[in-house]
Amino acid sequence: MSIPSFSSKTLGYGSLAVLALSFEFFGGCTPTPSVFSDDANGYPPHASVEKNNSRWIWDGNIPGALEYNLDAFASVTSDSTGSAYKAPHQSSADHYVQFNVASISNATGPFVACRLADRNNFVGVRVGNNGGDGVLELYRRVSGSLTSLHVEGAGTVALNDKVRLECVGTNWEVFLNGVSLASGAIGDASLTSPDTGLVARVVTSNPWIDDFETGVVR
Ligand SMILES: [Ca+2]
Repeated sequence: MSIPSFSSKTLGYGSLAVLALSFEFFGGCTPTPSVFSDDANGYPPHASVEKNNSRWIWDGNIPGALEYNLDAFASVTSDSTGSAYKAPHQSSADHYVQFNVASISNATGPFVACRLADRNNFVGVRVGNNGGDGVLELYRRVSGSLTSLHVEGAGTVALNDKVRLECVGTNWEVFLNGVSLASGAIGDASLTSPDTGLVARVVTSNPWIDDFETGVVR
């Protein structure tokens, strides 16, 4: 049995448009994935993220600021402003970011970020050493200025723990291994970006994090 073929000549463009709409209505088109993840595995040593994975959207500020190394992510710039790497667009400002902790002893600095408009505007979580190992810190950054939103002290976070930050409406909530640690108000109405991602900055942390994931909070 032969399969009928259609062309614009036999159907006309109006018919094709109807066909396309029907196809989409019945789920024939693949929607944009609601979850994006990157396990950072399988790259050469010190592979810059922007040159090795086109799914990340780099801001062009500092080449090689974020690397794949040792099957994890490494932040490798001393610049305090830093460079942003956005995950694919999340389509909603109500979203989460999560990651596994790959170091608790590097100085805190680089951020895993929600509401990531750009490297100077986001809500970000970071872990590492700040007066002790295993500190967790939450900040908002607006026009480059960092404001502390929350701190969990030394010993809070252990190697390979899973940290998650959710931003929903005007609030944030941070989780450790699936358990809520704290929540509060973002406190700045300008932070409404539907983008998420990573901001490498201020210190070298190698490795830094692993198994990044982001998606919409439903
Ligand atoms: Ca990995």
